[in-house]
Amino acid sequence: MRHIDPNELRKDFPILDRTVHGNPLIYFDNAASSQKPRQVVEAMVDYYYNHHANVHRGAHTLSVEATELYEQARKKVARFLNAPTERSVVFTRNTTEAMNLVVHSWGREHLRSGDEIIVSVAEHHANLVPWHLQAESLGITIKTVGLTDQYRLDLDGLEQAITDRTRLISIWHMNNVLGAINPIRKIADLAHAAGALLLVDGAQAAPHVKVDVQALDVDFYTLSGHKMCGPTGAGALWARADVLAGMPPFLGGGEMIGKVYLDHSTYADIPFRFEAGTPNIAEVIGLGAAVDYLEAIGLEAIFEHDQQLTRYALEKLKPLDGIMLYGPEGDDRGGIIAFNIDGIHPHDVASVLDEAGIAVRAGQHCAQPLMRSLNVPATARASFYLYNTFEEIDRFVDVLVRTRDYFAAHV
Ligand code: 7TS
Repeated sequence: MRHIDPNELRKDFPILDRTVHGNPLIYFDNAASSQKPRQVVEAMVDYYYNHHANVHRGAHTLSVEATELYEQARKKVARFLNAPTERSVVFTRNTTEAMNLVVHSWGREHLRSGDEIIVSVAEHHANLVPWHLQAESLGITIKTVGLTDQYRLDLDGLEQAITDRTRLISIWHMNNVLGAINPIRKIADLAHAAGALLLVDGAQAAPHVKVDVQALDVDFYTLSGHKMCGPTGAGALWARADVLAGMPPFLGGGEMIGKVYLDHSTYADIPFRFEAGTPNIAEVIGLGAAVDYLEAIGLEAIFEHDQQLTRYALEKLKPLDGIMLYGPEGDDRGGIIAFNIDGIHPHDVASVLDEAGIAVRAGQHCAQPLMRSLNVPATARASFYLYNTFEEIDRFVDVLVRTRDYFAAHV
């Protein structure tokens, strides 16, 4: 495995050269959205400058070229996930849209009154609210599984929650607050043994760990391009081809049809049945370029770098009085560190860090039930990626300590 040299990679990301409030930018908000390398931006610019037309339509040269670029991106995403066929890669705007697609299409087709689906207390709202929108009309029960005291999914609790009415387990791969990584293959085995399917929210995992949908034996996998060096506006749902083929369209319009009459329509085959209207062509091409970029570095190397940074940061943070950390011990976790400083609101922590040029997120991280279960109103969160360095962590910890001490002395 090649190791990452973040200082080399940083040259691909012009934004990392800028300053914020007179300090060099330290970008630790990667779990919200990553920065974009030149290669991705240039792929989109090249498309607009040289190839733009609508896809899957005209016989003219530009339309053929645009379609080829768009469909190449589908092949790249399929390769990225080790999917058996690109036919089961559906482009969406983001993970949220991909999750909604499963809930509204698969859910409405296959869930009946009295059926149960299982989620955890630590879901992003994108894996809760779509279910809330449908639960009442479908008459389904949403069961929830908690966490262990080690901030990991309670697998015993999950096993106990499964019944003969369980139709789907819908769960995160990497948690966006805790950094914990779920044993997806084990959960897939549990789901399948009960005759249920597994939907995995891969928004945080796909950018950082090698995902193999066949080895993981999942039924659905979702991702957001903007968290993995791609542009906003392009994400994907992968689903097992036989499952996807049995799903009705979610949005209707151009591009997703077979024949249209005045009173009814027939629908296109997968994946086009789920891509109504003109798609985000440039963004999808940018996502394809992001996949190329990440694969050239290697997902194993990226994860190793995340882990090294995380281990380093935790070693420095753990001994500090007055700094609370929320996340599991050990290496089997991503580069996401949620924390609080005793007596200081996380928004104030984030503001002080911003003054020092350090970007972190503060708030509830679209995970209100998790915040309640942790018994905290909110947290600050630092999240790392391939261009982050140990020196940036030194500076971050330094500013945190000074912030803690300043507030202790003055407030
Ligand atoms: N699922 C998880 C686990 C996420 O972390 C996010 C985004 C989403 C779904 C939704 O992704 P989107 O691209 O559709 O918005 N999480 C975050 C975050 O933690 N901070 O900002 C966005």
